Order: sequence, then structure tokens, then C-alpha cells
Amino acid sequence: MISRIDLRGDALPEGPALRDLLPRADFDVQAALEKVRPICEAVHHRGDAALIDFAERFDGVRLDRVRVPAEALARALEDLDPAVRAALEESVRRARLVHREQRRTTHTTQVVPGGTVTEKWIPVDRVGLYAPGGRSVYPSSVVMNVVPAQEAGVESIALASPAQAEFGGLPHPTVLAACALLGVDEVYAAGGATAVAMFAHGTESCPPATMVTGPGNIWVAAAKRYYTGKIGIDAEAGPTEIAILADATADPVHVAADLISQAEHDPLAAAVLVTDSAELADAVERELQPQVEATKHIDDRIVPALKGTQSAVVLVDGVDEGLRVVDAYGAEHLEIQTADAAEVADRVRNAGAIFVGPWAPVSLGDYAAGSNHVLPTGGCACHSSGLSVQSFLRGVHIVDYTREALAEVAHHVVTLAEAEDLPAHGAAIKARFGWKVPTGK
Ligand code: HSO
Ligand code: ZN
Repeated sequence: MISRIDLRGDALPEGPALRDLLPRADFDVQAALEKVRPICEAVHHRGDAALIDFAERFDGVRLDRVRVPAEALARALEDLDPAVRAALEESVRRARLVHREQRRTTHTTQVVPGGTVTEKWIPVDRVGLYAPGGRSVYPSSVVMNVVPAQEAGVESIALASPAQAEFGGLPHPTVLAACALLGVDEVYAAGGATAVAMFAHGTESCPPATMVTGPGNIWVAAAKRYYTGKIGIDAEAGPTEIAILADATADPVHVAADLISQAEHDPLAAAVLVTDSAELADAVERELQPQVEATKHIDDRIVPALKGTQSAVVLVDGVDEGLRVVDAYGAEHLEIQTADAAEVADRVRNAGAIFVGPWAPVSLGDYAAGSNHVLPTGGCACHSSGLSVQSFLRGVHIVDYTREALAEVAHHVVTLAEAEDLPAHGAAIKARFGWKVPTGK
């Protein structure tokens, strides 16, 4: 069901060489880029008409409009199963608790008397959020995108999710209900690259956005790459990943369940167990079969994900070596199921989110821990963070100096300008002091 990589015995290689030994999904965004280019161009030139044609081609339904009418949003919320509503409300409440504390406050540094630099955090004006709706529908991703954008103070928030043929071309009703619950009334039936293109260019019914965030498939990632520079993006999300660092104290039933939980997303999803216990590895492998058989998305997703080259059980000599392996891997989600899990977790450097001990499975974080589930994949956790309030803010420096404060540093500025052979930079200082640079104190 899952392959083994035995790294015991020899010393582990360093850095990239270690990373090369570890499995990773083949997710070639560059190749997809060529395929999304004509889609993006069509949306650019033909606007809503192109979105309607693409929905027919990719989602199998002819839309009469791309924007979801207000009544459909209200109806979706009215019809929502009360248990799902309660769960979504709790998910929102917890996410707000965490994300509210991420807000940045304006800070002024007095550099010298009369010379200050203030860092002010300004939200982007308008964001387009994406909630996937292909293999699964993700109302939880509506929560994870909307809450940080709202807490950042973004004024204009629009959301797109694919048209569903069985719901008359509207996005999935639970996605619509989640939008209504969060007070997002601008929702579009658009999927994949077409949604990103709609937000990037704007169409007759959708004003352009400054930024697009949210998870998605390879077409969403490719479209984000296509527009990088034109609009802001969060990250090019790839297939989901779970890595578990476990020792002999871990419960194999939990470990197997958690590996399967993320394999459930996608045949390219990665499930990686790193352990120093061969007994645990054997027990987890024995557990996988019956647990997989007892669940739902077996042949289309879970089995190919676990059997795929992106998933493995990695055997190491001790938890310290295990830490080196998980750091080299930089998983989107990392569970620590060892003795003293909090201490081990504290030593991790590279992971999108870390789940500590037996009672913090990734599924909790997917829905209701309060943490965000839009996280860096494909090793990007080595340099990037997950979605947060910060993702929607720009820190702007406001420089305010008096005549005296400028005079004090003028000679240094002129000296550096001359050292860079940029005399006009120096002249901009000199002009203010009758062309005679104050010599400083
Ligand atoms: N594990 C996914 C998020 C998700 N899971 C949504 C269930 N629904 C990527 O972090
Ligand atoms: Zn998940």
C-alpha cells in the first residue's frame, strides 16, 4: 500500500541531497502554464461570454449569468442543515479568535529628534477568493480565506467557486451558505484558471481585484503564476501533504487514520510517515488496509495517493534524524506524535503548520482548530507562510523629517550618492540647503 525508504545506518546527507531522497508529487505548474494561457486570454478579451463558454465546457452547464443572485445566497443559508451551520459558525468563531490577533498595529520609530519612520499597515482594496469545487467542495476554504481578509480590513471581498451542473450552474449550496454566513454577497460561478483570469482582468459583471488567494488545482496554480506581477497572490497551492514524525509511543491506528485523511484529497496527495520505530512502521502499514477499505474515496484518490511515489514510510535512526528529514521535506502539515511532542515540535524549522501530540490531528486544523488551512505545499514551507491577516496587508513606511533632522544626516546621504555615482541624488539634498551641504555635528 505504501513504499518504504530506509535511511537508517549511514549518516544522512545534507540539505538538497537529503531532500532528493524524499518523495514529492510531480506537479508541473510550468507545463500547465501553456495550457492556461489561451483560457486567460479568452477571459481577458471576451469577459463574461468566455466564462460562460468555459463553464459549459469544463463544468457541463450553461449559465445565464456568472454572478450569483442575492436570493440564491439567502436561500442557501436558509436551507443549510442546522448541524452544518453550527459547525461552520464554530469554525468561523475560532478562526476569528486566532486571526484577529494577527492584526498589525501602526508603529512609529523616532530615528532622531524630528525624524520618524512610521510603519502603517494598509489592507489591499479588493480581493478575489477562490474556493475549489472539483473533486470535493470546500466551504471550509471559504472560512479560511474570508476570515483573514475580513480581519485585515479588506473592503471589497469577492469569491468564486465552480459552477455545479446539479445545482443549476450555481456553486455548491454549502459554499454559498458559508458566504452568506460570513456576509460575503459578491459570489461568482467560475472555476479554475477562469476564476483567476476573471479577477485579474475584471469582466462586465466582476470588477478586477488587486489580489487573488485560495487553494485550487494545478490550473489555479498556473493561472496564479501567469498573473504574478499583475495581481498579488498568496501561493501556488499544490496537492496537499501530511508528514508525521512519530516514535514508538505513537498509536498506529491514529497515524494510519491521519495519513489516509489527507490522501483522501487527491491522487497526488502525499502522506509521509517518518519514524525511528520499525515496529510502528509495520503496525501502521497493517492498519492502512482495513482503514482504507472502510472509507469512501478509495480507488480514485486514497489508494493512488498512498501507492504513489509521493508517499512513503521513511525509517530513520532516532527522532533527531527524523527532525532533519521533516525539515528537509518542509511539509504543508506536520504532525508530531512522539514522546515530549511539544519539545520536538519546538525544534521544527520547516512546516506550513505543526500539529502537536495525539490530540491535534490535521483534520482538526482543516476545520476547527482556529488555525488556517491554506498552507504552503511542495516544500514552499521552507520560505513561505500560510494564509493570514498579514497576506492581505501592505506595510508602508511613512518618512517624516524636519529641516534639522535632514541637515544632521545630509552629508552622509550626499557621500553615499557620490559613492554610487548618482550625483542627482545628492543634488536633491544640496538644493534644500542652498547647495552647501551641512557638515553634520
Ligand atoms: N487539508 C486541506 C484543507 C481541507 N481539508 C479542506 C478538508 N477541507 C489543505 O490544507
Ligand atoms: Zn484536508
